[in-house]
Amino acid sequence: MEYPTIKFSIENNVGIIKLNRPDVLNSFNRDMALALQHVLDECNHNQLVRAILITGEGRAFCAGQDLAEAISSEGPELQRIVKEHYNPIVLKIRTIEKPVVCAVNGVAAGAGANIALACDITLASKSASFIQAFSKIGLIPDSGGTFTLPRLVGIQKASALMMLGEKISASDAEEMNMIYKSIDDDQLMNEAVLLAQKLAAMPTKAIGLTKRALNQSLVNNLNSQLNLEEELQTEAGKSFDYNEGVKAFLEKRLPIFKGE
Ligand code: T3D
Repeated sequence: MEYPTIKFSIENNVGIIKLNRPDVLNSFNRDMALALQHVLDECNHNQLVRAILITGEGRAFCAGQDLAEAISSEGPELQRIVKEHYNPIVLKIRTIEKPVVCAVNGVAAGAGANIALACDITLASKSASFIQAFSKIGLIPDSGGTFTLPRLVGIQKASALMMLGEKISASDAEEMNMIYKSIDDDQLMNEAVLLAQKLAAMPTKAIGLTKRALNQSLVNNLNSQLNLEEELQTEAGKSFDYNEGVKAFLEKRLPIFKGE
């Protein structure tokens, strides 16, 4: 299916998703929010896809909500924007049991910043920046930001970033553990694609179960988490890829994982 606001392709088992409204810095209107949900669903269900890469077209990653649509009397009201656009996007990114890489290729503001932070591994170009822009327009951070950011950087830094709404460089974001890595601009896409392809060739089932365990670790106590590890390890141990990984090790050859 073709979407005017999203570019989507599958290459080497990677679902590559490009936000595509560059004239407005890839800010989200309803069309783009729903299209992103559709392609995430496709990535979830299509067995050819074993890793996902999200990035932006043009000079920005995403400037958050399209503010023209937000105040238009014909646009969706604010509650629907959060409930029908951003909440499902973040839940899909967090619950698809495949790795989601984000390549932040420029400014990531508002919902754009928090969607980037919801991904499993977030890379950013050195010239990219992150802005919790909400306070500047009288809103609270959404798209899971109040859940994710304090867990990444601690409550003090999250409070300052969210209350002040200041622009943070990619290097500072890396320094404070907000993202995995900042990368020279001309290398970002190359490295992001290589990383996603590497993940796509790994044991997808085990990586998906790892993601489930990491999600649960945010709410579980140690006892519950140990029980969950026991359950998920048992499941991983029944996979084709576990058998293949161990056989390949013993036979001193590279494993060929199927993602099953
Ligand atoms: O209803 C709700 O709002 C609920 C949902 C909330 C979720 C949210 O995401 S709230 C936060 C919304 N986002 C923002 O507040 C950020 C707004 N944008 C900016 O502050 C700046 O554009 C940036 C700091 C991101 C980048 O600045 P700069 O100087 O590099 O670019 P620019 O000149 O401001 O923007 C370029 C164009 O994109 C410009 O259009 P023009 O003048 O060329 O025709 C600008 O209007 C447009 N643009 C940028 N961001 C948005 C936008 N248009 C609509 N909505 C935007 N968010």
